[in-house]
Amino acid sequence: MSTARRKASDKNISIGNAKYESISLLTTQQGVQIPENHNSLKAGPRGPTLMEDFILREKLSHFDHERIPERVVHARGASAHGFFKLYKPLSLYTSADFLQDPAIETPVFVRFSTAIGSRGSADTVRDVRGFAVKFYTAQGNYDLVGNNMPVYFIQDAIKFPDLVHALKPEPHQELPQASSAHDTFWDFVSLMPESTHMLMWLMSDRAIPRSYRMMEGFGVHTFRLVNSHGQSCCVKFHWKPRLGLHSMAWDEAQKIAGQDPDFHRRDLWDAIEKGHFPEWELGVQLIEESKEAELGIDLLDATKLIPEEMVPILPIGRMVLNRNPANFFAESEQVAFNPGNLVPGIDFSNDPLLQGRLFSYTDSQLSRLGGPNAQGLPINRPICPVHHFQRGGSHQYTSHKGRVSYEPNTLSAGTEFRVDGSAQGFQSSPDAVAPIKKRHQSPSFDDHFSQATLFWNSQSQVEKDHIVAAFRFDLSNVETTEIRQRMVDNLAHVDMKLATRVGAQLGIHIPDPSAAAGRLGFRDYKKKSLLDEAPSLSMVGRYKPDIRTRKVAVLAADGVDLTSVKRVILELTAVGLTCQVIGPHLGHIRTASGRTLAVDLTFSNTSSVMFDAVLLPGGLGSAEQLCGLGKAVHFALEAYKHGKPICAINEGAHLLSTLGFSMCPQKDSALTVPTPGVVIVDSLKAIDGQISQAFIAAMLPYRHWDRVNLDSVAV
Ligand code: HDE
Repeated sequence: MSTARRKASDKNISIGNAKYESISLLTTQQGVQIPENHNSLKAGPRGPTLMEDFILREKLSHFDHERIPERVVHARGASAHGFFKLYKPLSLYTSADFLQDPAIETPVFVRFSTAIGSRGSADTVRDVRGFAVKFYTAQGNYDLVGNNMPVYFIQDAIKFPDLVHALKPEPHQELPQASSAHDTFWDFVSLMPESTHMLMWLMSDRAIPRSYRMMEGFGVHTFRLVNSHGQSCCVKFHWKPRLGLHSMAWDEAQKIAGQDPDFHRRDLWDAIEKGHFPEWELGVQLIEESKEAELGIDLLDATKLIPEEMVPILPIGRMVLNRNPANFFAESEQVAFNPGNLVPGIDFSNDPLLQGRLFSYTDSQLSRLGGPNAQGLPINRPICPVHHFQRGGSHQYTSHKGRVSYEPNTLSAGTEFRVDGSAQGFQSSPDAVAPIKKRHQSPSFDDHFSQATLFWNSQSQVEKDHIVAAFRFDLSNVETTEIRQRMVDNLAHVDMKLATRVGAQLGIHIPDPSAAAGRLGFRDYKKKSLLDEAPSLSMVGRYKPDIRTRKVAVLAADGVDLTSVKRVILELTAVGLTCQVIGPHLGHIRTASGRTLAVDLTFSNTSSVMFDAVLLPGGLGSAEQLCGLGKAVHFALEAYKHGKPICAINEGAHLLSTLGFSMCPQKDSALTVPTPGVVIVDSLKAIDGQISQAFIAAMLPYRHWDRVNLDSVAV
């Protein structure tokens, strides 16, 4: 097409008198139209290819450089846009603009992540999850870069590279990917008793969340809120998910890692696309600086938390994620969080872990994003005006006007940026600093076990069983016996029963707490905890059940009785559940009444681990076919074993008989609950709405670990 014709046919962009339609044209980066995109420029039809083919060279060269270094940690993640809205003004505590006016919606961008794995690793591995929130406030960007666990492995930033090196794949063979179950990690942490509390969290079900939408978030460190009078108080930040706090079964998480490594990323994306916007409540624990001593917990020690039972959480606002990124690379990959991005009214504490982070993020991003101007990328740019005299640098996005690049100046209103006295701008909270310079640590950091014990004591029996199983899994994969022994000896300082149970399968000696005495970093000191138990540390029973967005598998084959199940599906959908029909093949199955039912997925491309609950409709033909289909039987067995709610209507219960013990409906009764979370229904006796209500009731606790014969049911 000649330039003239190209101009004539184009509509969207005007330059001077000419109009261009950008979408219909394929161009180079310079805007030169490409005649066709399938053949390079050759001398003759069979080559050679010519160096002068600038179109080919540009395309390949861009491709060659389209990867950037992945994040050193938290490389694997997914993000979403949304907003934060305050409940009530917080002016008593902070001058931060976005915490003053409940009418304002502050835009946010949130990135969730795993910490250890590379960019392509699976979502569902056992790991701490990143929970990083960027608030685009009228006073600049504020980043709350937290995790889904309230404590951390180490107390001082200088240990971070060692921790991460120990945790990452071992350098000689680059194994294992995204897993803590190997020698170097347990070698390091067993020599670092301060990590014991975090290890308890890491071995708990918190490390295998069901969804990013169903996990808590924590700022971890103590920060400070500062009001307009300059008065400050200590603060800990907490995110509470509206959908409650849920986890996977370990067996499930491992299977999903193979079947759908993008499980969490997909789950977040799908929920937002469907309009099921994830929501969290932001809460704060406020501690007057003068009251810190009364707590008996050093607020600067990131291996400690303040139990809600000691300082309640004040809910201050809610965050809703309602928009998926338009482009993963431009947004999720190029976003640069930094705990040093603060706004007036919020300040750091002297937590030595936090202090190190203040250096590390900018430094890390210099190489990851290729220079000092990454704040200018659209996803990182503040929404408020920016004025400074920083110039140049790789990838400068702004063409700064004028001759002045310094301050003060007289050539360009050089004093206009000065703020008046101490009333405006970011004011660091004044703080007394101890005058002795020394490489040391406060003795108040020495207690390494009391909160690990508090955490253990606060877990339900099932949670304790899962923690023991997780330690056993990880430590069984440790080849060096001495490391296994050392770790279990450390656990003896947390709880002797825990250590004994973990050690029982590890081929080691009986745990010996005294073995650790004198070891580097080990201090035989355990503070008496002010609490024996803190129920808030358990995942059980803390949230009002909310079953919305959970997924129900409806297992069906030819001969399914649609009449009894159709209404149940409609009722479940009406309360926000997603039902999908799983059949022996794609397309349609024939129902008992001769109609057809569309199949969403088959036993070949999905399995029970992708669902939260299972519905087994009636119909003799369907039930008999499913009982003879190994994958359908396995589906039901696996869901049973993972404690999932199961509802069987009429003959649908036949599939349950494959579990190997009696699951018969009771005569004369519409509903039978043979074991927790399993509901068998006689649809002829059930009154309207009764089936879905019974099924929903079974879904409320999410899992039923207390059901009979759980272990003897083979999967
Ligand atoms: Fe990070 N951390 N971190 N971290 N961190 C990074 O920043 C670092 C720590 C956390 O989605 C890096 O841009 C040090 C605690 C999240 O982009 C890096 C120390 C907590 C994310 C870095 C810590 C976190 C990161 C990697 C010990 C919870 C992902 C690339 C002093 C409160 C943010 C980058 C995202 C990412 C350093 C410890 C959370 C290397 C030195 C504690 C959620 O700069």
